[in-house]
Amino acid sequence: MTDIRNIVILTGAGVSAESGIDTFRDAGGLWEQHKVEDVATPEGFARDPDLVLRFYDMRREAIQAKQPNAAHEALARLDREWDGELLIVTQNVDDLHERAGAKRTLHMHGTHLNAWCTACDARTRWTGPLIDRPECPKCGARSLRPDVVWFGEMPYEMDRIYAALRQADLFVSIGTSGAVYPAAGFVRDARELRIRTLELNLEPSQGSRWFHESRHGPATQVVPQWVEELLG
Ligand code: BJW
Repeated sequence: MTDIRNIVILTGAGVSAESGIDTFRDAGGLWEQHKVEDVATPEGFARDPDLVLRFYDMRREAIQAKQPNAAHEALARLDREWDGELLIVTQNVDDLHERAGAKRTLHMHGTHLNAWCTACDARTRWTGPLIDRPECPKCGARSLRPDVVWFGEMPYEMDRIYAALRQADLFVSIGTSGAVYPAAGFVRDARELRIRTLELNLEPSQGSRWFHESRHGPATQVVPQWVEELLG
């Protein structure tokens, strides 16, 4: 891979699984315990805001007790040591990439640790619960919601992601099922741009056939191995 200079990495729930954060679609995952249309759509929130706020309050509290694993650490090392362009686009709403030390990250599905005020549009770092309808620190309205992207909403910073893809020589997808668009379509976008593509996942994902190369195994093994190879 000596001709690789610019890299876009897409991460999903599988990268945080070994830190003890539930994935969505695996056995025992979040969507087995909750109906996706109830907790991850604007319509579900309008129908039963208490249910949705409790669901996110519980997860916001839980992630703060979790620690980055060897996969997050390896990607943070790559971020530190890679001279070319690098963008870690994560679908994850946890902050484990950043806590491992990665700087060049983008949270396309938002973050648990922000509250978004639907009255004034301000985003505020938020570590506590939202169930009691606290006031927005900017405008005082009691209109805060989790700053995460639900089905039917537009993921964040799509222009920046596509700009990075257009400059990339390598697209790597880590720990994601390839079930949710537009992220699931990045591999095909990359192929159209003639970018080399690599998948690192526990098992073949829904999009495996689109990748030039797939390596299967736990993220804490396959990601450090790949980073070591790349940095050599
Ligand atoms: C391991 C591991 C280990 C486990 N090591 N690996 C019909 C066709 C096409 C699209 C649509 C359609 N109908 C509707 C749509 C669009 C819709 C969509 O994709 N729906 C699908 C269900 C088909 N998408 C949207 O609505 C998005 N918005 C949108 O499209 O706007 C329009 C637009 C158009 C064009 C350009 C731009 C925009 C919004 C999607 C929002 C998703 N939100 C969620 C919730 C976030 C908040 C929260 O956390 O609660 O995001 S849903 C959930 O899924 C979450 C995740 O980020 C996302 C992806 O999940 P992920 O990360 O892949 O997790 P899993 O569990 O699915 O997979 C884990 C993987 O890890 C597995 O493969 C395991 O094997 C692996 N693994 N352990 C390595 N140790």
